[in-house]
Amino acid sequence: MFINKPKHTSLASLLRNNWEKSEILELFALPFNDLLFKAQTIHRQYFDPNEIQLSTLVNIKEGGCPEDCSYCSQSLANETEVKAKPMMPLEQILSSAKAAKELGASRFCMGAAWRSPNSRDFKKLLTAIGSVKAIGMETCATLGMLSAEQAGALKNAGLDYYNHNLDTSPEFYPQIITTRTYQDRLDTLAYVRDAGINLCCGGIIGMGETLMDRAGLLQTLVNLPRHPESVPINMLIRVQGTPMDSAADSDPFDLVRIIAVARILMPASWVRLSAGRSEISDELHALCFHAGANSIFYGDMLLTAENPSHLKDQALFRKLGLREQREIKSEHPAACAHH
Ligand code: SAM
Ligand code: DTB
Ligand code: SF4
Repeated sequence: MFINKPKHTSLASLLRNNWEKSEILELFALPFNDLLFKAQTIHRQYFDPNEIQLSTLVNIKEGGCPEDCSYCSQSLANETEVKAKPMMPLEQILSSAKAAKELGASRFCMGAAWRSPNSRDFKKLLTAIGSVKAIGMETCATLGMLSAEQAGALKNAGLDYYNHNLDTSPEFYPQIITTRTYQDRLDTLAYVRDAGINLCCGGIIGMGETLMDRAGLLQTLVNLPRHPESVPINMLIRVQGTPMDSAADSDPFDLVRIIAVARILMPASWVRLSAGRSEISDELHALCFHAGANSIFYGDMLLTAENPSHLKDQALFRKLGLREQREIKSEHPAACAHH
């Protein structure tokens, strides 16, 4: 059921890849009610507004990461409670996927604290992807930087989505991470796209970035050759022992605003209300969904941090009349619209 679907405009004509920073800033500056109305109206042209996509994360390789991302519990550069562990055995990956499916998740996302995958673990991972697909779930992985060959191998193994975040604007990026560049990130995104894998790419708010940085992140995402099919918006989780452990609180309306602007810019993409949900109320969840978020990480844990329990989320879905997106779409609306 797609409410308010325009009868004479093609949906594709509403997708643009030439957004100016000033236009994006104008959206951010709209009065709150106007912004939400615009976002909700656009949302209804592409999606069932009462349907929510559920992805479950599993950390298949925890800790010991050589990158120095200053928000991350898993970086060797940060003195946190997370310790390096070997890669999770295949059977455990598969049993976690089955449990996630049982609870209603449609996508299983395997995360690894790697700069890039090594060849031994990568082979194991390719097998894991095949096994997870075989139980009827969409597969996603987030493994750090990839070569074009690795992206091709992931596609052949059956990978549906690759998550690789840009996190913030190109200007602010060097203050957050010094062990890789924005261009490194863009290169991996291009390899993933070229391999024919759907892109999951978003960022974080609450790291001390300005409004200009948030607009810069969204501008980079929307002006990629194709919009990422999935756009995770994370709220910084302040992990003890990271340089960001005492960052200032985010204004809850900033979260709603960035979701609404992401929805307007990338109308056919799944916008995911991601890290930080444990700290926000049911009412703020509802506002984020109204602003166009239609996907969440579902399951009691993210990678190393807690997430609301599946029971709490199910209770919220009942209160809001939200349904889980059950049907796995072989062709994504963003993909169709770009043709
Ligand atoms: N190592 C891979 C990489 O960096 O692409 C995959 C895992 S990494 C943990 C995935 C994403 O999680 C990061 O890009 C970042 O956007 C998000 N993230 C990590 N720690 C976070 C935190 N403390 N708060 C919010 N988001 C976080
Ligand atoms: C994304 O954008 N957020 C997820 C996923 N992609 C891999 C990770 C959130 C991590 C939160 C902190 C933690 O669990 O350590
Ligand atoms: Fe490593 Fe990813 Fe954490 Fe950065 S965000 S330190 S790359 S696990």
